[in-house]
Amino acid sequence: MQMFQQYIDGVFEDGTARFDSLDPATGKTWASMPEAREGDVDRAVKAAQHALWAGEWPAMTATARGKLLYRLADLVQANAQRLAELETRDTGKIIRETSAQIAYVADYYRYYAGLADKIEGATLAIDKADMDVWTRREPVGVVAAIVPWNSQLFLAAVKIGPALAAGCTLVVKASEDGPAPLLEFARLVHDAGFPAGVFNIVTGFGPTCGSALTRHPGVDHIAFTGGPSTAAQVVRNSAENLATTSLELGGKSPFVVFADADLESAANAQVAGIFAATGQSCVAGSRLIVEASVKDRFLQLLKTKAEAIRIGAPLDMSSEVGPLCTRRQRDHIESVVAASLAAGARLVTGGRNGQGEGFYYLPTILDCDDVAAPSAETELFGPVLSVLSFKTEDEAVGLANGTPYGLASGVFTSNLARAHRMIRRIRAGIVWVNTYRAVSPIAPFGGYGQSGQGREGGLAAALDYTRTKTIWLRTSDDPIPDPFIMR
Ligand code: TXE
Repeated sequence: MQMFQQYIDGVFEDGTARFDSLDPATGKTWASMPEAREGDVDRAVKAAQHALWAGEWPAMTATARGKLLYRLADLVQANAQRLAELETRDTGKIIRETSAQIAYVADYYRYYAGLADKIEGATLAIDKADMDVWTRREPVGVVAAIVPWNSQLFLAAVKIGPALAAGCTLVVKASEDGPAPLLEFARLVHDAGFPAGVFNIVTGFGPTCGSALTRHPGVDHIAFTGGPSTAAQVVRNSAENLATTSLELGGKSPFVVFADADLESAANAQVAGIFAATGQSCVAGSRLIVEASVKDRFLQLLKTKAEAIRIGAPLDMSSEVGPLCTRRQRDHIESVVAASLAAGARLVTGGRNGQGEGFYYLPTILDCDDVAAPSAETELFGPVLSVLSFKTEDEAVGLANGTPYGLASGVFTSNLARAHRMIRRIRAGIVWVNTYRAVSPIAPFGGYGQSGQGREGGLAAALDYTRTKTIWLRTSDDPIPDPFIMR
């Protein structure tokens, strides 16, 4: 059995306790993880606080921080295959996807490495003749970065990269489900040469580890990705330390197909949008909203493609869909699909567990037209597509905006003017037109409404890890006049 360790103040160590990690493809234990409790979290936050104010890190130039990040990026790239295998083993995400995604994670670190010395303050044209006034962008402080099980290296990179570029220090909490790749990533941070305490990583359970971290008085900012109810808990906890928060909470993203679209291309994008990562993606296009006149044709295309998907062992390069990460998640999907069928949804394909002991669930399509199916309303985080149809553009917009979420959306049409109208009218942080599931370190990422607040990716994300200090310098040699008048 493989043993993993946590990393606090530059030292690899066991946690207060340990817990087993299951291989989602077999349901059997394959590794032992360190479980951090309140005491470990406290030491990690204190190490991050110390590193923020004392020693090498605060004295380092932004360019030097950038060089460390470049080194980290190179190490991620050089170790991408090994990290990918660990992620695949621990979460069940297919190796085809993890190896491509982790190689790209290196580019996120490169992007933020380059930004480190481009975070600038401003000189203000102040309305007082004897004052020079300028601002400095200083690190926001100690960052608690909390990630869920899906794409942990990726979801952590969009927090770690900008935070380190801005000069912050971090305590990362890996998900208790599938933490192996992120715990292993700590070795690369160590090898890159970041000073002790700048980056700390623990894993453990929400009530004992996550809660201790988000309430800790030494935490200044919480960057969270996960479910909306946990996010609400995190925000409540932040009332104790008054940390700022950024929240990325997934969605129920609409995938709108007009009759004039290239249906073959749209069907491929829809298959990728809902069945890639076995549907465990915050941007999953889980609500197909298709023009009624092409609905049957489009559903037939999707059914054929869904049934041709190669479901298999995640470490097998030919597998296209693997298991869900946990038995809990598979059971949740099973129950929501059952409730949706009971509510009147029509099963187009799938709708049952895969073979064997692993946590497999077949790619599933549910026609939910004219029924109040829970699968069409709540995020499932699994390979289940709910289908709705429309007759007019207004109806399409109404359906697209018909949930409290607003992370991503897709619009498929060959009508340019219509595409622009839809871009304006859809309430979501991302609109993909005639494409889906494209990401880049250069492009901001984040949601409206229940999908969260704050943006990851892009320059603005690095600025979110800073706060402004305003400096007033009096240039006059004359004595200060009347002390009782505010100048
Ligand atoms: O996520 P949680 P879960 C959605 C998806 C999924 C549902 C629940 O619909 O089915 O949420 O998933 C840590 N204080 N998404 O239960 O609980 C936890 O240990 C601080 C959408 O796995 O939100 C883990 O590290 N932290 C999605 C992280 O929060 C706490 C990703 C996320 O776990 C905590 C995941 C607490 N009190 C789920 N309790 C997306 N958008 O990508 C738990 N945690």
